[in-house]
Amino acid sequence: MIQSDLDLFGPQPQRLASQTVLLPGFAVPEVEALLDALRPVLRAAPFRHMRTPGGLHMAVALTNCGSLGWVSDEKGYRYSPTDPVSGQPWPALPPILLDLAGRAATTAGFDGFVPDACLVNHYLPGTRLSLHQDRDEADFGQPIVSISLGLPAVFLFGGLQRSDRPRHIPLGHGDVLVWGGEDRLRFHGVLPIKPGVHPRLGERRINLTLRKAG
Ligand code: MD6
Ligand code: FE
Repeated sequence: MIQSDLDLFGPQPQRLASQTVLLPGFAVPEVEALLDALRPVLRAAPFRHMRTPGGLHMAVALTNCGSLGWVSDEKGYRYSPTDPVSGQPWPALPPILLDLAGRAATTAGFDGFVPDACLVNHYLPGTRLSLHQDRDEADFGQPIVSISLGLPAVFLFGGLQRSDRPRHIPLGHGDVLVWGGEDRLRFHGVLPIKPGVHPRLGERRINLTLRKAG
């Protein structure tokens, strides 16, 4: 029997811009191992709502693993080797995350990516992330690998000016987005997460962004 919809190779990488590649489902085979690796990270460094320099609390809850973690407080945004809640170093980057990020980067054309920071973002239905640039890292020549888990999201993929109209990119469970080079400083954000229940993660979206921050 010939199955006309049989896709032997799974969804193929999609180039969204010259140095931005979406790898649909790239992390799916690794999801259980990823969640196993995240559990001890979240025990040692639970999700928290950090304060913005303006004094508000972020809608997204976050934590980190790796030798550096992204933090925000009244003094601004930066990378810190310690968790401000515990005073301890962030939990180590799980080897599976390091490996997955390296393979995703290579697949997208960025060889030799060795991240030292993984920001873990937690969204509930209704949570959004406003347009921003990632510019707290030391070397913008390094790419970013972003892994989406749980509820689907609409990623806003903008240009180099805040006023550039962003494209709407659907991101689902297990999708991996890799970007760098001339796309590294594009404005981006996440639309409010639609209500829903993901079969594995329930009423949440988790996004992992791996970076070489130091
Ligand atoms: C998110 N992601 O997808 C938020 N930043 O939840 C980001 O802010 C992000 O996915 C830089 C590179 C990739 C990203
Ligand atoms: Fe970002």
